[in-house]
Amino acid sequence: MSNQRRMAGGSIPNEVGADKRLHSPALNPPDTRTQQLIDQVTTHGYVIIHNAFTPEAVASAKAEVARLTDIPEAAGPAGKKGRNTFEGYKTQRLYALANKSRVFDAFALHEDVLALNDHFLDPGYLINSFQSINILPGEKAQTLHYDHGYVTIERPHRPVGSGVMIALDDYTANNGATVIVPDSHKWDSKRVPSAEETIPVIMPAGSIIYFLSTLWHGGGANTSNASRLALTAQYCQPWIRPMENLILAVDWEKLDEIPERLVGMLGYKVGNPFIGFVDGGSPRAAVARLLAKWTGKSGKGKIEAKL
Ligand SMILES: O=C(O)CCC(=O)C(=O)O
Repeated sequence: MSNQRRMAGGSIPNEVGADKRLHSPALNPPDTRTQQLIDQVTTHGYVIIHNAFTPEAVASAKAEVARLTDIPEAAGPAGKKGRNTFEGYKTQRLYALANKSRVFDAFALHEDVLALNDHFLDPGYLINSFQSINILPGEKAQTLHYDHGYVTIERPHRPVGSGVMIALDDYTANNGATVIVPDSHKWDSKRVPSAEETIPVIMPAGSIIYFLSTLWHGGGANTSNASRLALTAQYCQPWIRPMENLILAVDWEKLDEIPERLVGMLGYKVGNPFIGFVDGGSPRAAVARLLAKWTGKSGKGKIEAKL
């Protein structure tokens, strides 16, 4: 152990996890197929996995999205249409899918995706977001972005996350298929793509595009007369969260007694632009709703009742 890593009293770096600072490959070397997927992602920032889900699985997910969209409490605030250009005024989003139905679970757990995550992320990675995105006819192209754009670490850097778009409708050149900028995961922080640098991801329903959270992409314009439904699961490194889970450690009914500034720092203030939201809304409003549901007493939900 070098002097730098040795600290008085023993092997502190190991105890505090400093030895995990650099990516450690999965214990078992990947099989040939997984290695090919890894190589493609390493080089281009993404890989397409065709026909990853059966037509039956796709049909049941589509039916479930349609069912939930028609129930206002399940659909949530962006379930019928987005509230800003990023969500998309002609786009329907169901957030927090893991809370709404068991039909979607398997879509966040595809074995190729987990194998890729095992390579690119540290053990214990988390779901960062799990939602459905239905781009309706007439929607404009979404602003190009990368999913960890809010992580203010100079690019390029090792992945802090990954994501999948799972097509529930065929992705075509004009129905709002996700557009990507190949190789852009390697760009530095200053470089921003133009629309000309994008390509649409054309793939049949049931297919997945897996990409690193540093790859530039966006929802495409839908100039067709049909909607384009997809699920998206995003994953992040296990260390993108506070060490103490204070949202659960501090009893919710005590929140109104605690200084607002501190409540915000416990995780109830949504970070710019939308870090830490709950089903498309504020965590404080969610707590007030859950307290009312379980105890009949409602918290005030005074901080950021709206996003
Ligand atoms: O719907 C899509 O194709 C992409 C959406 C997206 O990238 C996002 O909303 O972050």
